[in-house]
Amino acid sequence: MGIFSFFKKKLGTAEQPSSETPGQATEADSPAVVATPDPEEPVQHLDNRLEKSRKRFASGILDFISGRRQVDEDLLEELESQLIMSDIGVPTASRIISAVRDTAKQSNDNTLRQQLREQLIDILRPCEVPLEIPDRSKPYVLLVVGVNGAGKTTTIGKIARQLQNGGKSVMLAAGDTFRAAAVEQLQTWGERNNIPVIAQESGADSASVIFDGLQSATARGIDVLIADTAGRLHTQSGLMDELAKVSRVIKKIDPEAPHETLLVLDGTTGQNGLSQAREFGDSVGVSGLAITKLDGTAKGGMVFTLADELKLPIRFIGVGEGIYDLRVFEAEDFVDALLGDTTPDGSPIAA
Ligand SMILES: Nc1nc2c(ncn2[C@@H]2O[C@H](COP(=O)(O)OP(=O)(O)O)[C@@H](O)[C@H]2O)c(=O)[nH]1
Ligand SMILES: [Mg+2]
Repeated sequence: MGIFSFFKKKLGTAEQPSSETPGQATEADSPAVVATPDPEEPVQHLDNRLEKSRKRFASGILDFISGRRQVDEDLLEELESQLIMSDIGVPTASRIISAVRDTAKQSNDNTLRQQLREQLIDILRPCEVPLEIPDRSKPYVLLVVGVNGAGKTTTIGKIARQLQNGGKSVMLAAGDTFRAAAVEQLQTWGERNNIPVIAQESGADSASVIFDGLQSATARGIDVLIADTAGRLHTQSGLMDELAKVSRVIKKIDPEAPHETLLVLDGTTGQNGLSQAREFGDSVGVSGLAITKLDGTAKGGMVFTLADELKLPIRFIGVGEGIYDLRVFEAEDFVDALLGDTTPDGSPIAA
């Protein structure tokens, strides 16, 4: 939770530029700023947010293990099916079971549960790589991609607000020019939060809007430019071409931009997210994931598949529609929220 409490102060927004001398190391320049909720905002415990997935895990997996004194091959096979039914894909479930098989046979239900917990954490741990905004890239360009409805614009709003709380100035570029409503959604959001939004009329060239955004952000000394993009054009290849063009065009200003291409995936789509991730990865390159809507789904198990198959950093998880319902992804927290940190009879699990 260190990152969450890292910055307590609300510093200048883009509309009220701070007077700090550029290049001087200040608290606000720390590269560790990732996402800082408002300190006054009550943060709901993650297990409440992941309740649906937790119920699936608890009733499917934990109830099933509970009370088994003998761990044998039949039980492991059945456990594998339970994992698959919790939206953990077949290859990932098989890997988990192979990993616990050798030691599991000497165990009882409680140790099996602990081994399972460790395996689940091991799968996620390599993906626990938070987004860091280094001082040197000004502005740091965060390009947000994903299919329509995945939660791009909402996630952008949440990230922007949390970065602002962490002392970073933020600008948004309304690169989803395909739908008029998308531009308005971003503009309204920006006005409410005092964050400048660069937009053109709908139907404009997305690459040109984002190019403008980058020029403007550079001129104004903004720390982070977040670019929204369309999720659907007339054809899928049209979309991928457009995103490739966005990348090409902004590289004319900064060859290192975009510094992050964040793919937003709808967590309620289960295994389908994997094919989306592969398609975006192949076409535009993806450097991090945000998995949204995990509050409304029992399919939280998909996070393990994504982690295991893609090995990409999971930067954030979306656990609600509110501005603070975006969490930095933490492997252990996530697993414990799904498993619950007590045994079915309510006693704490031995470490
Ligand atoms: N429950 C829930 N809803 C979300 C979350 N993230 C986004 N949404 C909702 O998903 C819908 C589509 O989001 P939007 O940001 O417009 O998607 P976009 O088309 O990818 O830009 C909106 O109704 C959002 O409020 C989340 O983490 N939890
Ligand atoms: Mg949108």
